[in-house]
Amino acid sequence: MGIKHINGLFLMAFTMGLLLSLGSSVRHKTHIVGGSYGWRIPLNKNTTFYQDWARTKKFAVGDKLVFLFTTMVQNVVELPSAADFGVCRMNNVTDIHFVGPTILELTEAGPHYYFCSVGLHCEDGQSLAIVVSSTPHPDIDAVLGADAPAPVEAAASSAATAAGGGRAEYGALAAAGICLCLLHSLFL
Ligand SMILES: [Cu+2]
Repeated sequence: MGIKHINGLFLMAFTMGLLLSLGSSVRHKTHIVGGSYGWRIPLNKNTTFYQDWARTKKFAVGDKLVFLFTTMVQNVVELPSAADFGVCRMNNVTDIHFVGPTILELTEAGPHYYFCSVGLHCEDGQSLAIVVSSTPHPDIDAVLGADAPAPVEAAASSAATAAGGGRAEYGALAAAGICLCLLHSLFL
């Protein structure tokens, strides 16, 4: 009886967590860099490919960038400034991500620079510069879909957050179950 009661409480917490994570993530978008093309040398070494993609998006703090690529074939280098960006130089690097897909949360407003340091990929157009706004996406944009891909991306973000939240809550549920079993075997 006691176990049932506690499980009920956790189920309630789980549901509330799910609702909260859905509600709070509506304003954040998940952007798949390059869309369905992903993160690799642009077709015909088109050096404006990723900038053309970025031009159609609005990036805000809290959004996520998804770099879809095969581990070992591509990577993602983050640069702190524009200084080395145009020349694909690794002099001053913020971070390098080797495992695909790489998902980066945009935590700071301002310009962000990325490129792939494999071979001559960067020289062949695999680089991206974006400007992240500190202003969140308006709710109306996510709900009504002012631009076509927005609701899909917002929904994907919500689903991802919800799934993540769910997993955490489920872990707590499992941990609580183990604790109860231990208590039971010790005292009963
Ligand atoms: Cu590459």
